[in-house]
Amino acid sequence: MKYRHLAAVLGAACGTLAALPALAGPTLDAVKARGEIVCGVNTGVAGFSAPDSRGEWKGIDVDVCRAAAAALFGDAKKVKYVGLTAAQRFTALQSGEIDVLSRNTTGTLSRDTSLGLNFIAPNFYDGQGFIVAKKLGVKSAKELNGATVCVQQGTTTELNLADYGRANKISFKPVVIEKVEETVATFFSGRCDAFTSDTSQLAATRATAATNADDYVILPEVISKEPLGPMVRHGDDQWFDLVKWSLMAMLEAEEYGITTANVDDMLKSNDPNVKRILGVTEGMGKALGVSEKWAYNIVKQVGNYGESFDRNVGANSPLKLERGLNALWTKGGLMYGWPIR
Ligand SMILES: N[C@@H](CCC(=O)N[C@@H](CS)C(=O)NCC(=O)O)C(=O)O
Repeated sequence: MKYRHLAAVLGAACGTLAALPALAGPTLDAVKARGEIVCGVNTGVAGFSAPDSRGEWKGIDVDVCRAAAAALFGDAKKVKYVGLTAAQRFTALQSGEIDVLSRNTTGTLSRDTSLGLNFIAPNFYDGQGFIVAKKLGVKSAKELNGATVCVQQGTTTELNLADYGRANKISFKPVVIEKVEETVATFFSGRCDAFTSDTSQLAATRATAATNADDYVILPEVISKEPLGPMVRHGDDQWFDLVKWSLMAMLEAEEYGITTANVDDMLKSNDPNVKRILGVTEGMGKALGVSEKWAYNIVKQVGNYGESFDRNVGANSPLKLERGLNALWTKGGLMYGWPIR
C-alpha cells in the first residue's frame, strides 16, 4: 500500500612473435575497402555514447570505435555511427549492418554463443541497480515489494530483475519499454516507482535527465555483474583482433604512463614495452595488419583508457563516476591490458 503513495509522489524526468603476416578477414577487408568503420552505439546514454551539441558522437563506447579507426586508418574520425536500441542491436550486427557493436552490452554465455557473436573484452565493468525519488524514503531495493519498475526491453536488466525478485521473494511489476527516452520519461513522469538499469546508466540518467539530480537516489544494492564491452560476429578473427588490441593498447598505454600529451616524448623512451607499444620496435603493427604507428595514433587521437574514462564518465565528466572496478589491476581494479609483444 506504501507504493500507492510512492507512485503519487514520484516527480519529473531517468615471447616470440609468429612470423606469419596478419591474414585479411571478411570484415577487415570490407572496412578497409570502405574507408570507415560502421559502429553500432547506444542512441544516447551520456558518457557512453551520445551526440554532443555539434552532432559529434562522444563517450567511452564511442572511443572503442575511434581507437579501432585510429589503428586501422590513422584517423579516429573514420567512423560512421548507427544509434541502436537494446532490442535492435544484435540483429544489426548479425545482418552486417554494422561492423562492431559498442553499446553498453553485457557479455553473457548465450550472447557469445547462440547469437553467433563474439564478446571481445570489457571496456567497463558495471552492475545493475535501482534509482528512486528521494522523497519516497526508500533506502533499499528490498523495500520495493509491489513496486512498478521501469525496465528496458531486450536487456539483461529485464532478466536480472525477475531473478532478483524470485530469489528475494519480492514481487515487482515490470513496465517494459523499448526506447531509452521513453523509459526515462516514463520513470520521471511518475508511472514507475523505480527505474532499474546498469548503475552507470542510472548515474548518467540522474546527471543529465533529472530536473534536480539531488531529488533522486541510487539504492545501494548491485544485483548483477555486467561486464560491458564490444562485440563482433563469429568467424571474423582478424577484425576481432583489431578491435581487441585497440582496446588493449589503451589499457597498456595507461599502465605505462603514455598519454595524449606525452606520447611524442615517449617515442624516445628506453622502456622495451613502451617501444613496442609505440612501434619504435617494429612488429606489432605487421602482426595486426596495420601501420606500426597504430597504437601511437590511438593514444595521440583518443588517449589512454584512463584519459577516456575521466573525460567521458569520470572526474572530468558530469557523471563523476569513481574508477572502482574500472581502475587498472595495479590500482586495485579489474582493468588488465594484455602484453603487446
Ligand atoms: N548492459 C545491459 C543493458 C544495456 C541497455 O540497453 N541498457 C538500457 C538502459 S538505460 C539502455 O542503454 N538503453 C538505451 C537505448 O536503448 O537507447 C545489456 O547489455 O543488456
